[in-house]
Amino acid sequence: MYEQVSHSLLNAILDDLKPEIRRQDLRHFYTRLGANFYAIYSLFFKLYGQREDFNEQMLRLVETMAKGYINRSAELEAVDIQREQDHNWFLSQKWVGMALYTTGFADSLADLAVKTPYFQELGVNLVHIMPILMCPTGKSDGGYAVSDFRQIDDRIGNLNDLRQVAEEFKKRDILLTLDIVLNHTSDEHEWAKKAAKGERRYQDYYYIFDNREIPDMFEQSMPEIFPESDPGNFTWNVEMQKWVMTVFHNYQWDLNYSNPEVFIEMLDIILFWANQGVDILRLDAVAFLWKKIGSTCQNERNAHLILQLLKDCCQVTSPGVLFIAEAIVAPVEVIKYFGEDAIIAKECEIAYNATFMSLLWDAIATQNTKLLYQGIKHLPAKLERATWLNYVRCHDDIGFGFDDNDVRAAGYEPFAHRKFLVDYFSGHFEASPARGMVFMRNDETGDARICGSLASLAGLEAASESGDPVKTEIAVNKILLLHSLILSFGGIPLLYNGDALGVVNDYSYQDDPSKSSDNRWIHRPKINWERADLRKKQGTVEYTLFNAMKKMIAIRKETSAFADYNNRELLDVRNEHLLCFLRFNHLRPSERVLVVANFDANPQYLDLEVIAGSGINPYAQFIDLYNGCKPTQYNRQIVLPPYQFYWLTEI
Ligand code: OTU
Repeated sequence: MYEQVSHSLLNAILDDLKPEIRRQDLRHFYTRLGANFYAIYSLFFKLYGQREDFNEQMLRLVETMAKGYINRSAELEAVDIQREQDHNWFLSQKWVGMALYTTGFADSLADLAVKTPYFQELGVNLVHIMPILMCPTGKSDGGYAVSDFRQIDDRIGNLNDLRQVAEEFKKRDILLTLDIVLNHTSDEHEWAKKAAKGERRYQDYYYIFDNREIPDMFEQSMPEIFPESDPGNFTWNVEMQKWVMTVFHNYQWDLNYSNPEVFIEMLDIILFWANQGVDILRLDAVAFLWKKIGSTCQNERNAHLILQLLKDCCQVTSPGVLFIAEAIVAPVEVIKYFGEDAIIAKECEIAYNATFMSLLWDAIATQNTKLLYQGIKHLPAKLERATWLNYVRCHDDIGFGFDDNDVRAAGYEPFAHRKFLVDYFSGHFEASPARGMVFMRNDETGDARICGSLASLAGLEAASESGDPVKTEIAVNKILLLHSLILSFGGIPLLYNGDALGVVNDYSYQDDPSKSSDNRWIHRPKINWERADLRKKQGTVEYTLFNAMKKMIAIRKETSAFADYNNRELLDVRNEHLLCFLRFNHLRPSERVLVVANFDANPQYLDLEVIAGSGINPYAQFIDLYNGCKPTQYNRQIVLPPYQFYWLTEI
C-alpha cells in the first residue's frame, strides 16, 4: 500500500542509514522492507507516535532490521526464500515435536547433539530446547528468568555447541525451536542492575514506582500467577527504594513495552537468535506484554500490536522463522494471537492449544467426553496459515481454566467440578490412580492447578508399585490414547521429554532448596539412559510405549488427512464416553480418517447410523490404520475396548 507520510519517512531513513549499512547488498531487504513498511510504520506509530523522538526511534528500528539482515547467512536466506515459496510448509502432518530441558535429556548441548539419533529413532523432527540462556542459580524459574539474552548458560554449553546442534538438526531435517522470554528479565540482568543503581534510562525499561499509589491501582484488577510462592504483582527493591512490577516471581521484572527502546532491544535479540539457525521461536508469556490499570493486564490490544510489529519486522529480515505464541488463556483470546488476518495483521503462526490439553485430562478423570466435546465444539476457527501446538504434558502445571458455560453445558457445577479434578489428579479422590501434586492453591479464588508427569497422572506410577499388570496395561493404554489424539487432531503434536518412555514423577527436587518451593520440577525429570535402553527389550513398559509411539508417529506422517487445513469435523456420536472426529484431505475430501477414542473403563459402541449424516457409510467395513486390523463390527456398530482408540478408514 502506498502511503505518503510513511513513504517519505522511509526515504529519509534510507538516506540517514549508517554508511556501513548502505554499502551492503540489500536487495531482498529493500523489497521486503518496502512491502512491509506501511504496516510497520503504522503499528510503530500507533504504539509510540506520541513521542517527540518518534522519527529517531523509527530510524533505529530500521537500522536494527538492516543489521539483522546483514548478519543473516546466505544459507539461512536460502531457507527463507524456499519457505516463502512453500509458505504452508509447517501445516504438513510430517512434523512431530518434542520439548525438553537440555539437562533433562542430555548432560549438555554438546551431548544433546550426540543424542540426536534418538529423535530420529522415534520420528521426532521438531525439538524445542527449553531455555538455555544465562540465569542466576536458584532464581532461574527453570530458565525463564534470563540475566543475559545473548549468552548461553555456561553450565550447559556455549554458542558453538548450539551451532553444532543446529547443524546436526539441519542434516537430519529436524527443526530447532528456542525460547524468547519477552515479558520479563531476571533482576540480575544488566538492565535491572543499572536500574537498581538509579540509572533513569534503565528504570524506564521496567515498571517502577516510588510508592504504592499506582501499584495498588494495578492490583485491584490483576490476578496473581504464583499466589503461594510470590503473592502480589509488585516487589519492593531495597537498593532503589522503589516498587517494581513482578507479575511472575519476585525476581522477574516485567519489561515496559510502552518504551520503544525496550521493543527495539527485544527485536534485536529475536533477530540475533533467528540468525543462529533457529527455525521457530517460542514467545513466552505473550498475553502479559501490555499492562493497563483497570484490566487483568493480559490479552490487551497493544500486546497484539507489539506481536504484529515483531512479526512484520521479522518478515523483513528472517521471514522463514516462525513464532509460537505461548498464551495459556481462554480459546476466544488465544485465537487472536494468530493475528487479525493471514496477510495484513499476522502475529504467531503457531499457538499452544492449552484448552485441548486440559480437556483431555478432564476426560481421563471423568471417563466421559461431554466437556471435551463442548470445548472442541467451541474452539473458534483459526486463520489460514495458522496451526495448533497440541500437547498432553509440558514443563508447566495443568490449569483447568475452561469456559464455565461449557462446564455447565456438560452438566457440572464449575466450582465443584474443578475441585473434583484437582482431587482426582492429586490422588485425594479415592478411586484415582493419579499421582499428581497441587500447584499454587489460591484460597481467595479457590483456584488450584496440577503438576505431575504424564505417566504418573495416567496411573503408571501407582500401577508399577502395585505390581498389577492389569493396572499397568490400563495406564499404558491411557498414555497412548492421549497421544493418539494430539497426533490426529490437526496441528503439530508436541511430546514431552520422557513421555514416550513412561517416565514417572521425579521427587528429587524436594531436596534441592532452589527447587523445592516449585513442584513443577516433579515433572522435569532427567532421562536415565540405562532405563531408556529398555525400549529395546520386549516385555517392558518402555518397549511397549516407545514402539507404539514410534508406530503412531510414522502413521501420522503418512496420513495426509492429518495435515492442518481446518479439515476436521467433530461428530456427535451420542455416546458420552467416546470422542469422535473426522479428518479429511483438504484437496481430496474422500480421503478421510475417522478418529474415535474411548475414555471409559468399559467397552463402548460407536453407532455408525448416528454419524451417517457426515457421509460415513454405516454398512462399510473399516480398518484401523494403527494396528492394521478390522475392529469388531456388528449391527452397524463398532466396538471399542476400554481406553482404546482407532484411526479408521473405509475399505
Ligand atoms: C510461562 O508460563 C513459562 O512456560 C513458565 O515456565 C514460566 O514460569 C512463566 O511463563 C514465566 O516466564 O506465562 O502464558 O505455571 O502456566 O505462567 C502463560 C504458570 C505463562 C504458567 C504460566 C505460563
